[in-house]
Amino acid sequence: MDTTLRALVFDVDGTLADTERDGHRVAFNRAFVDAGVDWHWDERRYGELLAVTGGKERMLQHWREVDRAAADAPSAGERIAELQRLKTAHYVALVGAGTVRLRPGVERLLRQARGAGLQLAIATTTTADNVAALLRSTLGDDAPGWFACVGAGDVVPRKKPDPGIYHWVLDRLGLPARQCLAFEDSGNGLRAAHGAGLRTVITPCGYTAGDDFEAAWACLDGLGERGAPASGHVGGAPWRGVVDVACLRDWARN
Ligand code: XBP
Ligand code: MG
Repeated sequence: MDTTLRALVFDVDGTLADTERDGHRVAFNRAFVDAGVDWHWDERRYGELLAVTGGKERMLQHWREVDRAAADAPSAGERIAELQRLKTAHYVALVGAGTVRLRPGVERLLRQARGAGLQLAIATTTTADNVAALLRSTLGDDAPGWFACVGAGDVVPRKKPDPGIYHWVLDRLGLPARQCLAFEDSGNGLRAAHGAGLRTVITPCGYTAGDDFEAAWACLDGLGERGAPASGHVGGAPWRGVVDVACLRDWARN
């Protein structure tokens, strides 16, 4: 069975960058103010709601908890869609202003993987607009073109932990799961990637530190940088080092 590593598939929020607390959460709250909705998500409440992936699904979950009848009304879908449009505009502006930085080691690994001829892909529940804004603001205007495909948001009917987004990405890459590695930060993301058969490197972030990562191939505190190695476990054994293409090739093969 050919397990030659051909592609790296990255989750976005929490994996490429720590975007939730000071990015998405702030954008949601600004959208609520714009829309005259008396919701405000503090850090604790947002942490609870992150169990639901997808901003529209998250807002609907909150609405059901605070006013079930209104949330179940026929017009609720359009109201949620409008809130998501407002929120996405705020998020794109926040990211475009340079408020979000990539996690340590992410840019290094992306550039190294490109140089080594590996394909790059994205599998995320956020919107394509949010992905493009983050890539452009952190890596430059040509960065979206680094990725062979971007699986984002509503391209699949069900979001993570459903594996659909990873199946969608594998189909467009034209690769079997065994020739790819997934990079995720959350239990929902791990269930999605593992459910599609991909070995997964977990780098927990902020809200996801306490998630269940039992099914992960690797669970590390980051990707590491020269002089600042990452540490954690790989294949069940303690590991410390800098995640680079050479070790990823080994992790795909073993
Ligand atoms: C994280 C999510 C997203 C963001 C909000 O995505 O669950 O819903 O929290 O973004 P991932 P949207 O970790 O899969 O990158 O409002 O655009 O959904
Ligand atoms: Mg994530």
